[in-house]
Amino acid sequence: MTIQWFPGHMTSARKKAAETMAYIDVVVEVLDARLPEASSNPMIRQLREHRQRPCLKLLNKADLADPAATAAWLDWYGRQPGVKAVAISCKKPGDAAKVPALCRQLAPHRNDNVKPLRMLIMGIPNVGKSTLMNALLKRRIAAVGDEPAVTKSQQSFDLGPGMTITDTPGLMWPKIEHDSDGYMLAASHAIGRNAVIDEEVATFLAGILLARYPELIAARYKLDVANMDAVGVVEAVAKKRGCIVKGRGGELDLEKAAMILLTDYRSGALGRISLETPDTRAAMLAQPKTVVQEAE
Ligand SMILES: Nc1nc2c(ncn2[C@@H]2O[C@H](COP(=O)(O)OP(=O)(O)OP(=O)(O)O)[C@@H](O)[C@H]2O)c(=O)[nH]1
Ligand SMILES: [Mg+2]
Repeated sequence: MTIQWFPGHMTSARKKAAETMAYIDVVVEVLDARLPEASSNPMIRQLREHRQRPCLKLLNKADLADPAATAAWLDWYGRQPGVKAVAISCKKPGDAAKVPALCRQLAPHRNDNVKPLRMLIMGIPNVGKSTLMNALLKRRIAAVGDEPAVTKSQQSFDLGPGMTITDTPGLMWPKIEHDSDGYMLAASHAIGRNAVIDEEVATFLAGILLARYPELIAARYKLDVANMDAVGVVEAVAKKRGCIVKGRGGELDLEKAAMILLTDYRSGALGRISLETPDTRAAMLAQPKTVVQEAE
């Protein structure tokens, strides 16, 4: 399955972001710490490289991510030229307040009221851009919510003396190259429900959990996961939680079980989970691409 999700408003959001890029100093790219590279939008990189704008990468929602994986990612980003990356949780008081000083280091010449430091918050949907802006402004200016495309238009604010901040709508790119990226984005609710089949996404998630966090599924659902495969996990959750389709002789409601698994991952109820690490990503990229043979 290939997951695509590019609602109409994103074309105008991209155009507006390209215009704004001309008169800002630093791009604050918000990523999901649980899937930092899968949540990096190549279009954002192109836009900022076109204008040669420095970038601070924020691995946000670090409170939900596996701390060991986050440490590995910070080490990995630390070895990339021209990138500054930090892990934060916008929900933790004080974390967001570190951001302006980090941006200042990237644009030291923008340092007074005549030349204020202009920061542009960018990223894919649902990574916490508006939560970051609200935390910086210490006011609930922008609407936030655990679903993609909450913010529909750009908003700029003065942030104390000599600084401005702009929030933008989440931007997706038209073609997600790797299916596993699509699944990770769907599991984390960066792309909308209409684009995905929850059962397939939950099965993908169950596969990662079995491989890397089996003890978390065992603890949450009181399951013996030895010898279980990913589909088996979704079925077992359905049985444990009594998910039955009404009037169909006891048939399991796998869609309902899928939503339980996804909701528990999204809220952190399952524990601290990262969907990718530098090693799993390198292994994924090293795999040969499946070429679909066209019938002659
Ligand atoms: N646990 C946790 N949740 C967070 C964090 N930052 C944001 N969230 C939650 O993530 C969800 C999305 O946050 P938003 O700020 O609306 O995300 P956004 O990037 O502005 O999303 P769009 O406007 O749709 O592009 C909300 O439910 C937030 O409460 C964080 O650091 N930790
Ligand atoms: Mg928003």
